[in-house]
Amino acid sequence: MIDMEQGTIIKIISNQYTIDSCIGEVVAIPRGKLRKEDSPVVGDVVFFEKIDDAYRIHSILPRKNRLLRPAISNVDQALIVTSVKDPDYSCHLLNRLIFLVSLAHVKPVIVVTKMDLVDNKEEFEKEFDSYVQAGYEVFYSYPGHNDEQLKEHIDGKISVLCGQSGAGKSSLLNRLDPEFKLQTQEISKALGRGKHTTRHCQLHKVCNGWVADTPGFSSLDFTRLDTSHLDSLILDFQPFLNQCRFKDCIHVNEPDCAIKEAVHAKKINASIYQDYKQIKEEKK
Ligand SMILES: Nc1nc2c(ncn2[C@@H]2O[C@H](COP(=O)(O)OP(=O)(O)O)[C@@H](O)[C@H]2O)c(=O)[nH]1
Ligand SMILES: [Mg+2]
Ligand SMILES: [Zn+2]
Repeated sequence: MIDMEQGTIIKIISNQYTIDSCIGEVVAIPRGKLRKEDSPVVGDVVFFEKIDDAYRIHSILPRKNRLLRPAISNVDQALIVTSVKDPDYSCHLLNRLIFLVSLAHVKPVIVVTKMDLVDNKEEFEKEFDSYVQAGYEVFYSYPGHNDEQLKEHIDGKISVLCGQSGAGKSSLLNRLDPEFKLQTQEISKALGRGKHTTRHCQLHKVCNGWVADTPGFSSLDFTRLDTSHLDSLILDFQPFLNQCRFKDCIHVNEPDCAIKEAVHAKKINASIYQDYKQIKEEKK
């Protein structure tokens, strides 16, 4: 395509789309056809062109995935921010967030905060090691902790944050990149307090990657989700899939179930199975 530039949409306010590209940040509007058929969302990689001094978004490249709330595409990972204290750690909340993120075809990454506030660190490390053993990535972060590995993990990716209010999401971003605080302060000033929760969605440059400022996965409601393939998305289950007696085993009440046997043999994190089973029972 002649004279087309490529970039990533990093901010949408009303009908103004800010694109990060190799010619810098430009503000564009989508051409009419796009507006009607498939509005661009934050995270979209787009082709755009300059027509009479104005930038127009011509087309959207195929999306890797697409979240609805917040509306973001091409999300590489969800940072599940989990505090061990204030608020207290809940494995069930963590497990449900892992399931929700996985069902959206986004990679879950566990970020444990506030380890500086507890005395029983070894107990928590043992708990989170069981997630590492299953194949989940776990990072620790708190004031004074060396966060270089987590920073590298954010570099070049699009991340969304999730986790309970008070878990330390904002603090984490401020700690990882002091630039983030400046950006959010400017936005609050420009928009007035509280307004940027509604019609505004934005990716922030943090550690050379992009992070959404609107926390995702706030609803833990599975009732309207298709969970039929949840078993294949749970990393703990993966070594034992397709070994049950019944091909369509859902691993709840069936006999000769390889997943249930692995739970009994303590080869699967018991709480992960418990939450999986509960979701399956809620569905009935
Ligand atoms: N000691 C300690 N306090 C933390 C840590 N992370 C966050 N906090 C505090 O926890 C409170 C809530 O943090 P905040 O980032 O606002 O949580 P958010 O609601 O998830 O954005 C604030 O008072 C933070 O200073 C941590 O790792 N250690
Ligand atoms: Mg916050
Ligand atoms: Zn089974």
